[in-house]
Amino acid sequence: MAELTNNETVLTWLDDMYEIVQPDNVVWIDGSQEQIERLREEACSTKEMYRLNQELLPNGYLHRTAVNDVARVEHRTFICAKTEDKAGPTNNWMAPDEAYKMLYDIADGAYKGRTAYVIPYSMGPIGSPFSKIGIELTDSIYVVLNMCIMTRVGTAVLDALGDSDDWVRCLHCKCDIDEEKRYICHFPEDNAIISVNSGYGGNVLLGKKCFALRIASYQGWKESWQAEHMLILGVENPKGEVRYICGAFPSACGKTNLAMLIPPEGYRNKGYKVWCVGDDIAWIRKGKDGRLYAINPENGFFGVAPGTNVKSNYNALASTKEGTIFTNVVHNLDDNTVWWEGLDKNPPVNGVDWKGNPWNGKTAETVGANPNSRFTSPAVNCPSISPEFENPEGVPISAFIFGGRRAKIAPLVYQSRDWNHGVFVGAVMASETTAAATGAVGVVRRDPMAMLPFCGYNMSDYLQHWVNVGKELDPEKAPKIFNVNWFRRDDKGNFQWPGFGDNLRVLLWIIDRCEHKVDAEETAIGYVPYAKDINIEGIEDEISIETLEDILDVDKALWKEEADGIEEFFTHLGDRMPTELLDELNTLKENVE
Ligand code: GTP
Ligand code: SPV
Ligand code: MN
Repeated sequence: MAELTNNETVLTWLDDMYEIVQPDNVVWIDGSQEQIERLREEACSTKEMYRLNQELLPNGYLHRTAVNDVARVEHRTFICAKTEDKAGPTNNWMAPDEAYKMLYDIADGAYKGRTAYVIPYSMGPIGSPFSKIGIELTDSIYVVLNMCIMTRVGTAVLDALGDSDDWVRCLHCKCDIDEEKRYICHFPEDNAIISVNSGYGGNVLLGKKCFALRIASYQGWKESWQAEHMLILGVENPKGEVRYICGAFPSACGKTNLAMLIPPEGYRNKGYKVWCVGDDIAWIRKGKDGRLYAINPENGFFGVAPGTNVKSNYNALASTKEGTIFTNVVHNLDDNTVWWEGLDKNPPVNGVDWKGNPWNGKTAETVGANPNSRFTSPAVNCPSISPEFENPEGVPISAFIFGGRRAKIAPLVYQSRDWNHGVFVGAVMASETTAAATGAVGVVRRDPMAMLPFCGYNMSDYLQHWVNVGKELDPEKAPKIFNVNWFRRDDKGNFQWPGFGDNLRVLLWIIDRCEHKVDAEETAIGYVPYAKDINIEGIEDEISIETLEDILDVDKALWKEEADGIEEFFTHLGDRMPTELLDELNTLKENVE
């Protein structure tokens, strides 16, 4: 097949890769509907994918990954920078030469008897000053079809690239899906990514976590911008004014849900709206007016399926109604649709579970859908997609919010005293682990800015970059920084805050704080709302004023223990930690004495 570009740097790299992986054929992905349709048919003919009920789920497909390959593998993810200290104590490191050798050995002949697909893709609207280009070489049609949803793909991308060398080299080989030989390796200094022996989203859709966070965070550090694990949403008030907020929560901690929030009825009637700009990744830079602006570099959602339903996330569910690939959910053979835990109370009796075994939802003793099963759906499907979604200049940010799952300790919401304190609040974030990565679930771990698994360089340098961004901003124009916790539990283990749509009540307090419209109580950890300022009208049967006061409480004894944990973590991060953050830690320690 004819090449779609004359770019020498691209053609040379491809030739080098072909020599290693030895494909039978090469197919360039041009982004056309006809080609996508042909690939869908081919994937169905080999049972790599299943075509779902085309009336109920037009252009909907189901895919199952290997049973040993259902989540990101953080212990097999490497930053291959020249020296170990460039990767830092929170990343796995391998010397680049050693890594290339090992990976090319594994990739040797990996495409024999197979087709190589060349995917030119843009992260960000093609031609936007924020955007960056990647080329992924893969032997998986599933990867191609997912990339066609998650990114902007095809000939237009190569036209925008021209003969530039500024693009990320991404090699993916499925190989034998051998866990022992699975490696997700990043070479920030070479603009390169190599992923072998996996077929699971976060490990193989290389535009997503690998490029848009690990490589891009490094690029942002070098080029004075930021790549963050953040949703972007706009809150529109009844006057039609929209305020944009970016939020960083660890994997499976509520970004997609918050990004697609539907206001409670009382607020809808008054004219409040929430717009979704992005649900997972934000690229951020300073605009001409001195404010920070963000774009969502992605073009689709790779969302957690379990728990998604009409009530918890109507917009996410609506996004899956067309052109969606479902991965590792239950196949309902009666009507050829899909199901997952928490979708509705009507599981299929004639189903196939995520492992491919017959599954009867009425009698089954195991879950039907993998806890990290996902849907890949086009962003344009989302009923609340922001009119600014394609804006090449991005949207101006009023606030950053950090948050995680904390059963105790972190109050529902609090505001940092200033930028550096806000960076500290993000840096000391901690959360109970989820099924989004392999390993134990429910263990508290520190996860600065929700970037622990995604920072492509030394975490101390990353935190210093955050401090430095603040130095360049006029404090009046800098986003205000907050922490939220939707996951406080009572002694019986029940969530105390209703969450989901009602989280708007907290966002409105945040916006009022940004606009100096509401007072707050200064506590040891920052500004906390007075309970009367969080509106619980209409949900009094779900949360009493006493419970609200309880989840706004700052328990100094617990925070004293927390400060010890933070100190230990900062020591672990090494001797390059920004002095500004060490000063903040000292302030916290004094405040909780
Ligand atoms: P990644 O795609 O892995 O980055 O995850 P995410 O941060 O987008 O998480 P998502 O929105 O998919 O939410 C994951 C889980 O958190 C789902 O099971 C939700 O039901 C649950 N969740 C989201 N928001 C809330 C909330 O406000 N309260 C409670 N209790 N649970 C929530
Ligand atoms: C996450 O785990 O944070 C995700 C899904 O958004 S993945 O693409 O697997 O990283
Ligand atoms: Mn994520």
